Amino acid sequence: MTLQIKSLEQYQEAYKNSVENPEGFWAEQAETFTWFEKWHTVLHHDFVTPDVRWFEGGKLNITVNCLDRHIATKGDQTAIIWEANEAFEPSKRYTYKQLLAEVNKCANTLKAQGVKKGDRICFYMPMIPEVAIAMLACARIGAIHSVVFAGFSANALADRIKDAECKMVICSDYNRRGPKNIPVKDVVDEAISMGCASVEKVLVYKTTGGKVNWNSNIDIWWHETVDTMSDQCEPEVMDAEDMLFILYTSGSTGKPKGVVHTCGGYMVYTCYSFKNVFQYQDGDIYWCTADVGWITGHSYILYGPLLAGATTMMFEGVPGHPDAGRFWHVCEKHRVNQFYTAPTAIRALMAAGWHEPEKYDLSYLKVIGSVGEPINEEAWHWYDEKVGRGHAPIVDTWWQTETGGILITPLPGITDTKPCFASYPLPGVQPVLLDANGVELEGNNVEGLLCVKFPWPSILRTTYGDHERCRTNYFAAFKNYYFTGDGAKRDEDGRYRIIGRVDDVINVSGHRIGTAEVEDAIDQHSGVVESAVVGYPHDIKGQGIYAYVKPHHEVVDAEHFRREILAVVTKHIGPIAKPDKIQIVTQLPKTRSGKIMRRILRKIAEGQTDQLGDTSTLLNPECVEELKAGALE
Ligand code: 7RM
Repeated sequence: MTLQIKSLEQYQEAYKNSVENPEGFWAEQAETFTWFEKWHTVLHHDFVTPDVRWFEGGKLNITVNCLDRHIATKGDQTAIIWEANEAFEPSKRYTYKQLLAEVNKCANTLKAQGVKKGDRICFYMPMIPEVAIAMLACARIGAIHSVVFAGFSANALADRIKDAECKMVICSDYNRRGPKNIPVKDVVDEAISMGCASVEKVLVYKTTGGKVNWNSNIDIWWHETVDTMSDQCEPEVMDAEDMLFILYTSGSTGKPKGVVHTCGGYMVYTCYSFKNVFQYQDGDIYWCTADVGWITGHSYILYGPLLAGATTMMFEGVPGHPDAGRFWHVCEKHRVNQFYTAPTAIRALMAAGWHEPEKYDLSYLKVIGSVGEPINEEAWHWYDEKVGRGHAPIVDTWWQTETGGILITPLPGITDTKPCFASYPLPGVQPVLLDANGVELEGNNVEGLLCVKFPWPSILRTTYGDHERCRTNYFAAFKNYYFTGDGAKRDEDGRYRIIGRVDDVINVSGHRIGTAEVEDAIDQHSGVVESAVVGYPHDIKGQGIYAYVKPHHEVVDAEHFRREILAVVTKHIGPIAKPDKIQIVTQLPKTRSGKIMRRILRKIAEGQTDQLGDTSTLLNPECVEELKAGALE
């Protein structure tokens, strides 16, 4: 089994070893898994092309390591506990044996529908066990899953289906989220009608059983097929560098890109990081509240925990339903030992009831985690005191869709914690801070651009269908470094504090949203000439979206116009990208080369109108007064 660090000395030794002899270090980890054939080369890498390959020549199937491998010792242990949207509904449990059987049945369905190794399958699913079953079923037969968060619009879904040329879509009829019941099959139908020619079949899981439109040429009910299949399915033999999944994420330019992860390295790293960051022990109950539509759900609800033979909980609902005590009620009910959530949820719950957690027995908690965005000091202390209560340290875990797993984090009970600091790199991770010229900042008490100078096993391999985009986005800014897009500080003891994105990406409630994407959506409104979108500090969401919109003609009914802008963004991306503030302007500040001067717009959105700096170089400096006067509180 994967090695687990138990003391500060062991961490320091593992870290040193991983830097001096990375290949030996990761080979030792990889040895603990089941391979059909061993690798011939531990690592090949070049950060210029980029071309990174781990465990080449190795043959494996990740589901054998998630499931089959545990059957002998843990067949009857719970693999997944599912907690429904409604608190009064009974939870569901799957043992490792049952989960393997369900995965095989679903895998056989996919095969019967003509799905083959390498085919892409799009998911648009609620948080139900079937999403895990179907993702693993893809991995079982070598199909590539591309999960799309079910809050995205039909347009956004269609873009992703087309980009990956998905052969099948797996969805549910409805999606219960708190008090809402969203007809997701309708969204899938609408997306497919937008020219998704690659889609041959839609596999539909019945949740609430409401009305759906049915096209018997392509639609298949899950219960009419999966339930009739054999529960035996031979795992496909995969090369370590075969694709495991695609996950779309926003960048600073253009449409979201499909981040590609491969089988071998992702398996080794997610298991290793899971066991160490959460110090998982046999018998523990682990709960990550993320949605599988995000990387956190992939790596730390599904793959990491199952690879480690853990009991992982899936929650269908939302934090505030039926009330702000739901998370703590679920922790108490299932005696959760490790709890992992996002700062935005922490802030929302803190605002909804400062003393709420006190009503619940949280004594089983041993570790509490945070992920997705910087956690502010107040939220950190509240989480520490009201939830951690001196027996569960906070792990503030920094990582990205592209990194596949957690890279910088405290180790609970092993390294100390400091408010707002993600602290130290895990073994195998070599972060550096660069100045704007790409020079490494030596020593401590420095601030710069966060890069990584050596590959770890779960680094992204490419962006789907466009390797050049992967190169320019992550490897071209600074030669021989992976550039994260984040700024960070290193304190006097070498701990890292992540400050936030330095590019045009806004982090709204832990969701990455590219300003360019929102601008493209707003510009689709026929009354809009152009727009500029920036982030600003928001009490609950971390960052809010501030849009400056220039209309063709003077706007008579501003409220009506704003509602139309919100509608067009909801249509093209989804409600999560709706601007919080829309300022209607007659001009945007432009440089002499015609670029929008975002620095000024950011300062105005942040309410720092006295810190605009030099505006005299603008092509249209006279617009500044209008922008300031119209700034929204
Ligand atoms: C896991 C995930 C990645 C971006 C990243 C950061 C921000 C994530 C933290 C954080 C401060 C953290 N993947 N971020 N974790 N910032 N502290 N602990 O979130 O691809 O969706 O987002 O999120 O800016 O670059 S992601």
